[in-house]
Amino acid sequence: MNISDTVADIKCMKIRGAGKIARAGAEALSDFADGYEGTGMQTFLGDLDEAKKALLGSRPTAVSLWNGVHSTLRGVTDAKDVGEATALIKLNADKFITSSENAVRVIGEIGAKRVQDGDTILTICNSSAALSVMKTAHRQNKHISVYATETRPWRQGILTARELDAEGIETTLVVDNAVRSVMKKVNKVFVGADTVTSHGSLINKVGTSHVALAAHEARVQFYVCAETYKFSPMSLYGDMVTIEERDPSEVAAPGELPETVRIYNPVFDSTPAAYIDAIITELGMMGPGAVFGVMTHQLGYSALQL
Ligand code: RUB
Repeated sequence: MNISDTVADIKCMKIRGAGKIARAGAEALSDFADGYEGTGMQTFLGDLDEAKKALLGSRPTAVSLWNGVHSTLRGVTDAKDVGEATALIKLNADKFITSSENAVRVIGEIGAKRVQDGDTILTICNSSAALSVMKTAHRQNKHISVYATETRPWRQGILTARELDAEGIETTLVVDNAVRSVMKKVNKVFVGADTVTSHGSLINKVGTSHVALAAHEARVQFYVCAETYKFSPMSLYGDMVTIEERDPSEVAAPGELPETVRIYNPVFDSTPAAYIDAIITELGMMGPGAVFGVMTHQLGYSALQL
């Protein structure tokens, strides 16, 4: 798909979820390079930079998009001509897409080991990585039932409930305000991630931090399912994660409220490391305190790259 259509689809949430937007960004850059008609390397790099900026501007919170785009463009400025740069971009994009899909599968395998027959699980929003755990456990013939939170205002919980039901998993949709009430019946929480910071906090769909608090209070295990391309190199430098605010019309229809009433619509929130039992990644399960080490030792990120 071309850059502007991809950007538009990400902005309007036709393409959504941190993993999917990252793969869409990689694919759009690959298609852009593939269809490029010019031959001048400088012009190509300039156009590529515009494309990159447009993609990165489409949604600000999930670092997966940043990582997907940067993985795809790795080494491009060293290419000798447009042909070589294009081949590299296509190869990088394919590698990123394949490894990110594989990561979701591996997270499912690892996470499913923490699921026991008879477990009742709660999840929020619609996360491919968290769903991979539930689907894998179900395919291993573990009988599980899942509470999916509605996830206002976009109601991604409807997608989750449909997806779980299609797998044959016993599913109950609850409104977001029912989380604390149902937590008594839940053994485990699995959620996805838009970003994980170097100090182990989680940025995910708004309401995730309430779920974590309720789980903590009820002594229910709270697991984050996060591919390592959700780890934020910028957080090593001390950068704060930008929490996306979306249009007020997503919360209340135009005209529904007096004009004097303001609407604040943040769509992600931050869950401190203290409420996270483990982060399940494709590299294995780890405590939130291990994220810094994985970022610096295994992923090769360094604050010195500033
Ligand atoms: C989606 C959301 C998901 C994460 C992880 O928010 O918060 O939990 O993106 O998803 P939105 P995945 O609907 O606003 O994009 O595991 O699929 O990457």
